[in-house]
Amino acid sequence: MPLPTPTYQDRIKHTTHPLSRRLFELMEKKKTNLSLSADVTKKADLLRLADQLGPDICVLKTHIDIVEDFDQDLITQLKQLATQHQFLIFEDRKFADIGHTVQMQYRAGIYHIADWADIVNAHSLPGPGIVQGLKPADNAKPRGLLLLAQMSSIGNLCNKEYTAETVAMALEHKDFVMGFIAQQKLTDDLAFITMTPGIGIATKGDHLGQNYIHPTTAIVERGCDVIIVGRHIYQSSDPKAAAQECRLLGWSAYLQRCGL
Ligand code: 5BU
Repeated sequence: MPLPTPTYQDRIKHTTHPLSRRLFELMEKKKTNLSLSADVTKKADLLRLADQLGPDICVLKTHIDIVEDFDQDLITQLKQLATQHQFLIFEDRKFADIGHTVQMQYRAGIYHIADWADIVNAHSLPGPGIVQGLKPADNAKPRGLLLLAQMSSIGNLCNKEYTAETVAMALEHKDFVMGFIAQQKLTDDLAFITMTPGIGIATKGDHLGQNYIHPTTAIVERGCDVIIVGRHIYQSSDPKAAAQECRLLGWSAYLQRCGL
C-alpha cells in the first residue's frame, strides 16, 4: 500500500504561483478535482454548461476556436460565471510555435486569450522560447501555463525523454508554469499540478485514437490531480448527473490517495 500523499491544502505552501494557490484552495473548498472540457460549438450551450455545472468543477476547459457564434459577450458572461461559481478558465489552445508568434496568438487576433483565460497550455516542442513568449510582461492579471508533457492519444510521440525535458523546462519557469497536461504525476515537486485528459468511465476510447483511463486509475494509481472530462459529461442525456458522478469518483479517489 503506498504512503498517503499530501492534500491539495498542504500543497498551497509549496507554491508561490497565485493561480496554483487559488486552484488548490478552491478544490478543497468546493470538494472537486473535476475539470469540464466544454467542447461545444454554440455560445448558448457553452454558457449553459458553465452555469449548470459550474458548482461541480474547479476548472472550465474551453476550445474557444470551435465556437461558431463567438462574440465578446460570451467572454463577459463566462467570466461572470467563473466568479459566481468559483472556477478557473483554461483555454486548451496548445500553442506550438516560436515565442514571437505565440505571443501574438495569445494576446491578439479575434480571441485575445490573454485577457480572459486564467490558464493556457503549450507544447514544449519549440523549446523554452515558447514559455518566454507567453509569459506576461507584468503581474497585472495572474496567468498560468501548463506544459504538454504527455498526451492521451494512441501513438503520440511524447516519449520518456521528451516528457523529462518538458519537466526540466517547467522547473526553469516556476513563476509561470503551474504544471503539466500529462497521464501521470511526473515529479515529486508538490508545486506542480497534473491535469489529465482522456478520462472515461465506461468507455476505453473513441474511433479517432482517444484513449481513456478511469478517474480512480488517474488519481490513485497515477497521482494525477485534476481529471478533465468532456464527452462523457456534455454528450450525456443528463450532463449535471454525469458531472456529479465524475466529481464523486474524482474526489473519493483523491481522499483514498490521501488516506482520508
Ligand atoms: P473527451 O471528450 O473527454 O475525450 O475530451 C478530451 C478533451 O481533452 C478534448 O478537449 C481534447 O482536446 C483534450 N485533450 C485530450 O483529450 N488528450 C490530450 O492528450 C490533450 C488534450 Br493534451
